Amino acid sequence: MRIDVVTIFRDYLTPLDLSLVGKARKAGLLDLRVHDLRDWTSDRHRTVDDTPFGGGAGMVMRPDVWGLALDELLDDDAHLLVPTPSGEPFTQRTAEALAGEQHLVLACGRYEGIDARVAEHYRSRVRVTEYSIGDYVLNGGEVAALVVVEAVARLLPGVVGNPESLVEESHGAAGLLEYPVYTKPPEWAGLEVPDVLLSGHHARVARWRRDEALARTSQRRPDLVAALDVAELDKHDLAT
Ligand code: 6GU
Repeated sequence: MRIDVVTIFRDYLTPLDLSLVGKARKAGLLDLRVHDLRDWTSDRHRTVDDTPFGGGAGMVMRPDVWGLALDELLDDDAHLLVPTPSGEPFTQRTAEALAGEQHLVLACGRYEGIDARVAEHYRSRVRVTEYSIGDYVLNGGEVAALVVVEAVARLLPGVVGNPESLVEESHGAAGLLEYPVYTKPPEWAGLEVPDVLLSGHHARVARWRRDEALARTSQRRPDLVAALDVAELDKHDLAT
């Protein structure tokens, strides 16, 4: 997969050299390039923003600079992603869909955002999705781009060593939060690991985990329980 990230703060994306994503890049599983939007400016001050029409606080990113950058980076297979707090929710389902694509281009806005004509213009050429990573406000799209790249990259074939670890995790196929996990020592700070996990009884362990996942999800995320796909849950039940 190819991913291009355009930003005025390339340094914000340096964590993508590390850990799993860094390894995926070195292994050639992910061709990730981070670009400085200012490389497409031509004035002495390398200007990328201006005051908003209609007035108000803050600055808006100019469409002409973004246009030069995106004309160069977008090909017919590309999907343009624009992180914005006013976008549609980015979820594990979004990450799964994006992991099947050829080419993602992430346009990181700063200030009050990017002139709305940019998304409108490119919609006639490629798929464009404006997405939000949650109901809070960040200073720009860079952290949201990190989130998307990491969530997508770990789903690419060969990136996560043991693909089984993708199956049971929170927000996995069952739509539940993950059950609590334990390791050695069996007693710590007066707290014991639940007996069932030491029992060696695989069916009982599986049932306990499913029950814990459901209890946790009901308590912390009643919205997820309401959205549960009953058929999907039953499939997981049969698997245990
Ligand atoms: Cl995608 N961008 C910004 N700037 N703030 C956000 C966000 C994105 N998602 C939640 N807050």
